[in-house]
Amino acid sequence: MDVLELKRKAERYGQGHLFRFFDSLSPAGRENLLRQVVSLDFDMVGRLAGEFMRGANPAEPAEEIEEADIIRLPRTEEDMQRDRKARAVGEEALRAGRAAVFLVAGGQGTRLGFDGPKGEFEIGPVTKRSLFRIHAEKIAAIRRRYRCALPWGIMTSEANDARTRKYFENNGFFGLPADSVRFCVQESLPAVDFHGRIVLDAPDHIHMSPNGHGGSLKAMYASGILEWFASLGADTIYYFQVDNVLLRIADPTFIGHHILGGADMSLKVLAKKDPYEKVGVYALKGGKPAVIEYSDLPAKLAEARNPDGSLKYWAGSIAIHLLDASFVRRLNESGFALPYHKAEKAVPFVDDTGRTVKPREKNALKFETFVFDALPLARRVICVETRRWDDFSPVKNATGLDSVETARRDMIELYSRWLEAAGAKIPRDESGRAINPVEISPLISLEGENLEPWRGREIGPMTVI
Ligand code: UD2
Repeated sequence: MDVLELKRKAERYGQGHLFRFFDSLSPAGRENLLRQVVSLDFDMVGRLAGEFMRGANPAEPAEEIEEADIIRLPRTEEDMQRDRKARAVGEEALRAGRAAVFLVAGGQGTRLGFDGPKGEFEIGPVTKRSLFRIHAEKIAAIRRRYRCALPWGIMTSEANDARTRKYFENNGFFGLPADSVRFCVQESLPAVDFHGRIVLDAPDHIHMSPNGHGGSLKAMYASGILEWFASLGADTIYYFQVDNVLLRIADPTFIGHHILGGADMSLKVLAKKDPYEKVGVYALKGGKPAVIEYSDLPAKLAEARNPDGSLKYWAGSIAIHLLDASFVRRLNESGFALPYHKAEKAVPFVDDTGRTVKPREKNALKFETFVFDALPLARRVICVETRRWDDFSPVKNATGLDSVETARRDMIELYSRWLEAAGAKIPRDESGRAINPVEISPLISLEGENLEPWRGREIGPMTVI
């Protein structure tokens, strides 16, 4: 590594400040910094910072959008038949080993106030099962039900990779064969300040952050996970986020619609609670299927209503996708690039004396790609409406909306509904809410089955099934 050459290169790109503490660093510190500088793509960082400072945003405000085709929840007997057929096709695909699952877990639990991979957060309302354990047990149950391999790819980030792997090892992969799980690490990008200068968060360290969940489409390919799926005969990849406690992993009806529709990429949506719920909206943009992130949707579109008062753009994306393996391969082999979105964040930086400062105000830009920006690149997209109460309850915040509290309550409600349907008695308060916390292991019941032994019994506090 020629230090002088690197320094000059950094200076040429207006990033000479990266070396301002270099002479006083220890040999190890110098090596740390140089290792990071060597791997920087100065061209790209300069271009992104320049674009944003000029006010351009690749996610142009969606002035013109139209409603897209969506397979709605079944209302008629015909719809139910349609869904039964899709489920049969999905179950056949599962039995044939055509499904794989891919989890994006590169984020940190910052908003939750949790210091570590979000998947370690203990969310179970009674047992305190972690998010990772809940997902793993669902996968184990599906493997058993359909006698399939259901290989599981997990994307981590530099910040949480080692700890995530260790967590799986320490927990014996939650009963799954260790060779049915593979990890990959997403790429990172440097944060830049509002003048386009890359941020040092220590004299010998550049502040890097994961490149967004869109990075999964590359990481899945570059790490060999896609090839591994293919070697097991899996061509239909169920993509999901770590924070949704209710999601129906590898939902056969969804898989069936995706296969019957011949889709490259599919998504699940639900009716937004209100115009400003923090979920992207599925619609046609420039005639192509797209998810428009909530922060990019102008108020007049978010609030637009049909004559009956319902929201015109009602379809909120809950970040559940199916990807055809050939689509992911094609994207990578044709050198695709997803657009970068910018986020203003409070990022630690070093002051002139070399001390790290943690600002309260936003001081820097981070760049991220979003997986749903692959939708317009797909030849065919299928979108399926789902029910909130059995598919979506994300753990984003410590309290309030989409929080630990709401997720636990939603889990208790779902399990209580299942038990009631099986003939158990659920004590409820005046507002109709189940009073007693109850938790059902995915290994016992995935969608309300196997609960007959509870018929006629009253569910007491802190019941574990
Ligand atoms: C996401 C969607 C939103 C809605 C919502 C549902 C975006 C931009 N918005 O909102 O439309 O569907 O989810 O819950 O996606 N992750 C990585 N690497 C990264 C960044 C994120 O793996 O670099 C993972 C992260 O671990 C988590 C998921 O992606 O599992 C979602 O990230 P988020 O919580 O930041 O997304 P959010 O709440 O902005």
